[in-house]
Amino acid sequence: MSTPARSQATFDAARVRADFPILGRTARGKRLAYLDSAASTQKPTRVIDAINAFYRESNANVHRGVYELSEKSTELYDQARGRIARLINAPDKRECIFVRNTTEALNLVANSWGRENLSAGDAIVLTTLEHHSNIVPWQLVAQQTGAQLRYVDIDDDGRLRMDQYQQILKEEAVKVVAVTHVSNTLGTITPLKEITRLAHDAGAIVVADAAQSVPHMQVDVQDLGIDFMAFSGHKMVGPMGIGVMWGRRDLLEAMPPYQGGGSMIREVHLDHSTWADLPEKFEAGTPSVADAVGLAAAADYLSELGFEQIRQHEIQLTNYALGQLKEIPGIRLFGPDGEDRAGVVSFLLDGAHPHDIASILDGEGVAVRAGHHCAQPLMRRLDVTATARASFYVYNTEEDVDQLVHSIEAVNSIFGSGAR
Ligand code: C6P
Repeated sequence: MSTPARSQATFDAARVRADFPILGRTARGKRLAYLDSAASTQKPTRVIDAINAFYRESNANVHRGVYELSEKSTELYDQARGRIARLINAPDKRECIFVRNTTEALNLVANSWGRENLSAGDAIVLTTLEHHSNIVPWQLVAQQTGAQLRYVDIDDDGRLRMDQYQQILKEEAVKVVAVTHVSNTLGTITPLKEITRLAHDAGAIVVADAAQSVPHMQVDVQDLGIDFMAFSGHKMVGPMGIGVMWGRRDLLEAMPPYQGGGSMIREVHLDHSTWADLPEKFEAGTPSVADAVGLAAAADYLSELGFEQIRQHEIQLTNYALGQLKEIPGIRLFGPDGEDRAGVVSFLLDGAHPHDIASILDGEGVAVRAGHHCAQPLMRRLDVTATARASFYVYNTEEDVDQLVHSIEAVNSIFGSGAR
């Protein structure tokens, strides 16, 4: 098949790539084409240096000391929170709670808000697009409270069935809608603002799983109108082990703590305790200060690249990939075609298991993920057990896509429709 002419890129991904030291290494002796950023992104020198500098120059526990280092560490932690609030346009930085990752953020909301506000007869609305992190915590809270789970299905292109959603809102006592902003498997960008408007009209709150959106597009919590949002640092060029749960202040203030321990209390007596103000009420124990500092550096890095440019770069790269992949005999591509698709391409090849595809691609230096992508209900809905998935980010170039396409053609000639 012919390779389309390279498009005029306004975004210099090759220069961005040079900011990521790990991308200078080889994999299996080949040029590394890292196409698994939906799982976790690589880190730029700027983030690595920020973490390094924290441990070299400012490391101490926060809030507990009156000495210079502890003051410095506390100041950096607080600044990082402010930086994250600006990133998502949160009205108040105290609404940004540092957690370990998206999973912990969603567990926090389900456990704290859910146990306080849900009871038998209430409905929790989820979608078949959800990652397990936005299903299992709600199943657990449903078991504890007697609330029911209702799922909004997708159409054959992988878009949410908004007609079904509206029907559920009309028929059930919906208290909470927990929905992904971008599907990690299909790349579908859900109409979150519209979902929220409809939920609020029905008297429900909205919890957004933004693990795959905050890293890739400008996400403004006030513009979306949502009530809670979860995302992970490691998917946005930040460190592993830190994420954010943002929530509306009035809701957070009315919620009980999620975990008990140091830092989250005002007073502790033998038989009861009282709670600290936000955000400390939800941050029990010693926080991951260096990771918060690294996350703030990541937010600065992405903001300087520009979210509009990042999004345009990913659209252009995804279209470039889809244009070539569509031509491969025996390939099945998943997900919607159009503006409501992020830089995620799940695919299958006739006659080849996704794990075989991924391991042959690995031999060519191409890193993709194969499996159920922590979305087993979605796999069942698609009537597959697994897919192979390539996902794109700021440092990916058309050269990465070409390497992917040529490697898939090689797989196809061994296993699939391309076999002679
Ligand atoms: N998806 C993927 O390869 P954590 O692991 O807590 O940082 O993120 C969980 C999570 C929640 N929601 C969505 C939409 C996600 O994509 C993920 C993580 C990775 O697709 C690992 S399974």
